[in-house]
This record gives sequence, C-alpha cells and structure tokens, in this order.
Amino acid sequence: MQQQYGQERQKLYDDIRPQHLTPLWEVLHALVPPQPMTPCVPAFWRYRDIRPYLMAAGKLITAEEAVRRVLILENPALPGRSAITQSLYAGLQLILPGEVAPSHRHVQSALRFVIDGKGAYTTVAGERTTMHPGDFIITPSWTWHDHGNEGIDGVSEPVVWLDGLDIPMVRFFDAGFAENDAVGKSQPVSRPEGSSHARFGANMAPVRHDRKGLASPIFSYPYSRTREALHTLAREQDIDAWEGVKLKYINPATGGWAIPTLATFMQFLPKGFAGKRSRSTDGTVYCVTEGAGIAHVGNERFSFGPQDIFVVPSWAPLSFEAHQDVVMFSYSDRPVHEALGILREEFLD
Ligand code: 1HN
Repeated sequence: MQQQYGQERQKLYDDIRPQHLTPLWEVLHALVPPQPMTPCVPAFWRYRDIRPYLMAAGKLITAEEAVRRVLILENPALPGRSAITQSLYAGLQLILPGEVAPSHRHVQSALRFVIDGKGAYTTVAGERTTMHPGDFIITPSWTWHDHGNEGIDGVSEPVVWLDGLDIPMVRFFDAGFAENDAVGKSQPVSRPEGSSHARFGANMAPVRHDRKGLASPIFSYPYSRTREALHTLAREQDIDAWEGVKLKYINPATGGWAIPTLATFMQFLPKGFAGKRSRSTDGTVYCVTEGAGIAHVGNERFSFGPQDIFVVPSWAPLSFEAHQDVVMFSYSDRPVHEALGILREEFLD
C-alpha cells in the first residue's frame, strides 16, 4: 500500500505545501508521544570551573553597560535558545562592588538565588533587600527592579547569584512586555528594608490590604530562617525516602507558590542519605548551597558540591546520595503543570 501510493502521497504533500497544509498522519506519533520526549538533556555546571569566566566578563563589561551582566546556562541540547529547559531560563549574574544594574521591569517573573559573596542588594517595587548566600529573592512580574553592590560589614566583594526566569514560557505565549525606568539607574526607595517582612513575614498580614498581583508579598526569604527550619525537621528524623526534608517557598497571603509560574524549594539531605528514584513532568534546576553528594539524573551521575548547578529534564529518573549534610535549592515549572492539570510524578522502587 505504502509502496503503491508512496509517490502519489509525496506529490500530495508537495501540492498542499503552498496552501500551508501538512498531513497529520506523518507527525501524529511525535505530537502525542506515549510519554514525554524532551529534547533537553541532563547537564551540570561546576561553579569552580565557571566562576573564572564570570570574573573575566567582569573585566570586559560593566553591569551598567550590560544592563544585566549574566552568563546564561543553556541546556546543551538547546543551543542558542537561552533556555535550560523548554520552559525555564537560568543564568549567573555578577555585580561588582560599586556597580548598579539599572531599573527596569518586564512581564517575565524572576527569582534570585544568592550563591557567592555578600553586600549586594536588589530593590523591588521601592523596597531594598540585602543579599546573603542562600537567600531566595523574587522579582514579581511587571515590578520595577534594580540591583547594586555597596558592600556590608566592611566587606566589599563580587556577588554572584542564580537568576531563574519564566522567559521561555512568556515567549511561548508571546506575552512579553518590558520597559526601562525613566529614573535611569536606581529607583527611589520608598519603604525601609524589612517592611514587607513586617507586613507578611510574621504569619500575620495587615488587616486591610489590597491583594496586588499573584506573587508573594514577601520578596526575600533569608537563608538563616530556611536553614533553621530544615535542620529542625531533620532533627525530628522526618526524612522522606525520596526527597529527604523538602520545603516549598510559599506566598503567605494564599498558601500558593511564591511565584505564579515558578515553583521553588529548599531541601535537606542528611549525611549518608541514599534516596529512592522518582520522576516528574516538571523539569527542574538545582543549585547546591551546602554539602556534597551524587545526583543520578537519567543515565548521568553528577558529583556535586557547594554552588554547583544541574538540570533535571522532564520525566528523567532522579535520585540523590549525600556524602555530607546537603542543602540545595531548586525551581521548576510545576505551578503551570498544576494549573493545566498535566502534572505527573512517580515515586519508584
Ligand atoms: C533580568 O531583568 C534580570 O533583573 C536578570 O536581574 C536576567 C534575563 C533576561 C531578561 C531580563 C535581572 C534577565 C533579565
């Protein structure tokens, strides 16, 4: 049959191409695969190996000229796409003492996870927060934000953080808008540092407050508190066989995700932990804060230490071993999977 009509079929395909028509039956299997067939591959970045390139960039371009001095972490299977998974962006941003990254805003939501140095700040919608390693900071969609590095406690050093954004999702939906702040560099500060924590960070909320936007009104989640929570739970020995002790960052006003498009987590694995395998449809980026161990991702084996970053593609089997007490941050596109009703996860073994 195929033999018989092969040429005629090809002729039909050629004839319909100018009409912008194409036959479904040739692509059906790829359009609805029996399980996720991601083009993404597991990948690993050893911070020690890439830090020198960031510092070299620091000598070649200022934060102001670059607007954001960032080296993008690209999935090796998605070159040129500025994407670490099909839906997620990741980059490492460097800001040197005295520099300013000018104020702008965009529809894309951002998270910052601080990995190296202290004394930088970010200002979001008129409130500043000082950055320390392990802090998780959010920049909600369409909020003005700028960064600087004025030093702290007499320390003046380069500061590097991981930027996670929903750039590929917004691109997919063709819904991106952006603008530069007319003020030029730093936006004026209108509230003292700690103001949003006072309002929403004490398991309380102002009695009359207008709910603005979907993102958390807490925009900085300091590592000191996160670490304390994880270690307290670890001492209770409430260790999950797959995930160790894993907490999600939430919007205290709703109990939902801190960022509407990005799930964010912090996880503790006790020394000696040898976890079971799991997989989920939300591709996930990990950034190690403390400790060392092994991540088994698909057929790869990543030996990780502090500040290292790796990506787990959709549906890739994942398990962890901890050689020391490990604390690691992660983010994924899980809220979108949940909203669309397409999240699947499997806990294996
Ligand atoms: C952005 O605004 C930041 O504000 C970082 O620090 C990375 C990547 C693409 C587009 C905007 C930032 C970004 C970005």
